[in-house]
Amino acid sequence: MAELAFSEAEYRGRQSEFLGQIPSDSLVLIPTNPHANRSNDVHYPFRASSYMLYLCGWNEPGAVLMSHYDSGAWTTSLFVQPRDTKTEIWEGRRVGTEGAASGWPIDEAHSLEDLEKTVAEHFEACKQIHLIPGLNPILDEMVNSAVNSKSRDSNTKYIGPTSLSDPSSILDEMRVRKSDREIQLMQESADIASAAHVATMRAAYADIGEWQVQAVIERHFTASKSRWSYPTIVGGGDNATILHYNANNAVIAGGDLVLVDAGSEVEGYASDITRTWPVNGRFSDAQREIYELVLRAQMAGIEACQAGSPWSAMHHATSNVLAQGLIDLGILDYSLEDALGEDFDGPYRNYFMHGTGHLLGLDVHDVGGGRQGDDGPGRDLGPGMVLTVEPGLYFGSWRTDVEIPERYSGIGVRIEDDVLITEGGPVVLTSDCPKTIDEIEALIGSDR
Ligand SMILES: [Mn+2]
Repeated sequence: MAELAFSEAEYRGRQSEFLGQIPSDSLVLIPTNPHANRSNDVHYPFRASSYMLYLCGWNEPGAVLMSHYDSGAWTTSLFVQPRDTKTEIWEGRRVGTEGAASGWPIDEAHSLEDLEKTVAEHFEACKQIHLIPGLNPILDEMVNSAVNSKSRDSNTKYIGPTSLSDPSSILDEMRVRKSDREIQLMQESADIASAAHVATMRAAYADIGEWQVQAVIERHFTASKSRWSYPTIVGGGDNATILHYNANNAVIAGGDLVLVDAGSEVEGYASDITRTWPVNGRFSDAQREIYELVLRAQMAGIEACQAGSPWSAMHHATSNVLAQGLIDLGILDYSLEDALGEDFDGPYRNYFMHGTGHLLGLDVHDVGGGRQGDDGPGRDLGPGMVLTVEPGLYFGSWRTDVEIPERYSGIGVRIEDDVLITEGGPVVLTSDCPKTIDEIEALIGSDR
């Protein structure tokens, strides 16, 4: 076996758990992501599809995983870019079909040059096609025309596929609960991201550029042989009140807070951390009031991460603390009941506009569930699930939709950790990243 992130047994176990839920008259086709174009002949760095990584760890562009059932057993084949010295001189070395056959957890390896011919042959022997659509246009086209064409054979001899479905929901369900090895990789990713956030605090000073904070984060990711799992957000002052801000091009004035939302990726597994702190090393009284409130809400949210609890428990826990705190600070003039609203949609949502968290894994907003705060019941929490807990409060001075209290104008605070659900209670994977005011104030600027 090649050096893959998981043992052959773990990949094989995933394949059989997945295929065990697919009817045996099916052909399964799982393409990887396309290699996205950036400009002219330059591509973005390639990132394999999470399903491909999950099922066999294959990390080169263009590949298709195919499973078919024959003589009482499933056979899983991988179609890969063939060896080609002239192309490899320019684009890099390829594993090739022989390498794939001997080093990856599959039964057969084929060249992508044979994809269409081989898939077409397998159409005849199957009734159903399970394809993850939208990734490989050639496969999408082939499968659609095979299922839709009313050929003589399909009408008279009942040969060929008659239905098409997307198997990703089966895989999504499996990906929700992480194995020991997955948790180990997520802990590594969390450790890298924690250290990166600490490095930004150490390197900070008044009037530092948002891009310079970003550089400290991403320098640490690269130096750790990692990369970001989503574009780094660095928002100083009012920019912290824009939830998906990523221009990262403003100077952060001494006296302002900076919100840094950044996570790394290890073997495809994401971490996702947010910290908010004053670049000059001292929280003002107003900043401290908001920060302590968000921190109390976040701790309550983490405490609510208990196996067996409903999905909404964390969101309700953070919402209760935030709403009561907004009343206590005089920002909301309501009873707690009215501030929360009938369905956690009351006026406290003017300042806390997003969900409390999301599942985390091979995708940073991982499959298998919505955000807390979305409509619908969601799933109960169970051991092996990893999710974020990330309440925030935002008082953008630029907002015209609500009244922004003068004292807190321009303050945005979010605190986000990654939490593993266990039978023994929540385990914070990102606990190496400091978040109390005393810890943070002691760190800021300490490298200078
Ligand atoms: Mn997040």
